[in-house]
Amino acid sequence: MTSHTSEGTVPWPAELAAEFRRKGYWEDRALGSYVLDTADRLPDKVALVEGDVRITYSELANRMDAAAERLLQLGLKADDRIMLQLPNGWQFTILTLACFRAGIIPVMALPAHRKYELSFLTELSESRAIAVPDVIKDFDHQALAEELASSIPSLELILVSGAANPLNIRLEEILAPGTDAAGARARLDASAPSPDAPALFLLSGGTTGLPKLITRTHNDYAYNIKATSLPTAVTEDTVYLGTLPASHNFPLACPGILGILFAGGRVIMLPSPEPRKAFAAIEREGVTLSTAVPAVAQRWIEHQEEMGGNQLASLQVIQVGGSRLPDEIAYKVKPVLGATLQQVFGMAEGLINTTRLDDPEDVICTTQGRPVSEADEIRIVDEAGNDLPDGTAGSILTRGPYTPRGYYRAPEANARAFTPDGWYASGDIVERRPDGNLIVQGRDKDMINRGGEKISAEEIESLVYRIEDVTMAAAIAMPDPVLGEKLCLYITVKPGTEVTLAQIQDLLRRTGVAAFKIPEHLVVVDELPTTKVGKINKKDLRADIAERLASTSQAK
Ligand code: OOB
Repeated sequence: MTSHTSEGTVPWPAELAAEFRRKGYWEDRALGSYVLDTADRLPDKVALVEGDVRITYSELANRMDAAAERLLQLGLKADDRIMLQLPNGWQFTILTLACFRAGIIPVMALPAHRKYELSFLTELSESRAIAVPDVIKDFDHQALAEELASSIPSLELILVSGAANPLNIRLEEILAPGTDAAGARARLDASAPSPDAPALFLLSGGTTGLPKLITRTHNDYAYNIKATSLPTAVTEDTVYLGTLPASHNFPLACPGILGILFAGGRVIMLPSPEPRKAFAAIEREGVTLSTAVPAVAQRWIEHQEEMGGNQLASLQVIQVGGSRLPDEIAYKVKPVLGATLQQVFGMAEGLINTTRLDDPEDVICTTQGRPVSEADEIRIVDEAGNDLPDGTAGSILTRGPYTPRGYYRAPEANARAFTPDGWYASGDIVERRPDGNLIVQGRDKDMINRGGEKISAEEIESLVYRIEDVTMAAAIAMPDPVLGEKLCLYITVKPGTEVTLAQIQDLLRRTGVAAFKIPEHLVVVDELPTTKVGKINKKDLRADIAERLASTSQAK
């Protein structure tokens, strides 16, 4: 088979690709085909549940294929991109699968994204279509999509879930069952996308500047899903509750929604992890597996401690990741929630580490696990790039069959984040124990991890510099008891001027920045500390904010 090289993406070296095939990591199948297998095996089993909507595997397969053909009839073709900004619901899942079948590449935007992020991502991906809900929590997503389409030439089609305006396309009509399931399947099989072609674009957590697109191929993503399904013991009997935004790699494919659908389990989708609704769904559906960020796990623990009761009786495993789970909270998971904790240290760029379900308690509660695949390579290095012995913390580098070799159309970012021989530097500071388990000690990337949502400091700083009176700006992480971290901004201003937090928040809101990225705390100082080479010393700023917070909490 010839290796597919899509413009703007960085392929794995041919020899390695051949090895991944030989070893069976890459199966040379398009992602949509796995769901068809399940549908053949378990046609009448319920695959997908959202509220009162219950969709069986045969209906899922039928709708997926019918939708894929309707997307093609709209004029979209393989390798075209579609911006996907939908809340957790059946529409998200079927549209994603339909894109996989047709070879159309979904760009996995978050429901929280606004004009600033969506316009940037639409332009970078040259998306021809966008799929949005009508209105959520008073925000008119349809109006924003129309605004984007009027200014971005590539964007021709607007698909709307719910009440679509007359000129837009009703998503529910695209996703309706078809009348010729066998015909659609044969036609789509005949034009199936190359397994080495991009299947989807995930968004990077924002190491520097604007978000980057991560190309995940059918081959690599299918393996990501299979490799993460093993340590989580996914079977046909798995009932999965997905409450985190489904466009994140973790709930989508680690093993997530796709892993459960590949295995023939049942997926329950909820748009929010709010404990009362989540617990009711767990009880009603007999949920066995769910995924949380630490802030959500903590909320669930507090809710259970407050309410007591037996609603979580069916829950066997809860995966927690996205940011560092404090050991104290980890130790509470099993006693309070009654489920086995699985820590997950992963990234949209590839590498996934997990604790194993039968690991000893200290491994489960104090480490972030080890790679899911024997083919994942890891190095822990010092600043000069020298390998460090186990037990010494350093920067983690990784390569493997589901860790791509570069971002999409981003040679400069690639030069920084990837070594010439293809190692990805995630910017995490990690210690490897002699038993192979990793402990995330911190990071050396300029990012704020707000309850699992990543914010690039540079991106926010560059926006704050639009305020004329701001002379210097530094976005840093400040500790938060609930979210782990929040964004705190340090600035200096022109003499005699004043800049307030409200003013900055207002500017960012008007710019259309996602709410989770808006600074929550402002410190105005006369001067920012600098390092020997003249860069802003963020380490000092982090120490400074910690001290300020400690003294205000003491004063209370
Ligand atoms: C997941 O993916 P991203 O791409 O949103 O963020 C990746 C970054 C990592 O580089 C690390 O800085 C942080 O998030 N992170 C953790 C962590 N899991 C992720 N830091 C400490 N402890 C953990 N357990 O966040 C992601 C993707 C797939 C599965 C799980 C998480």
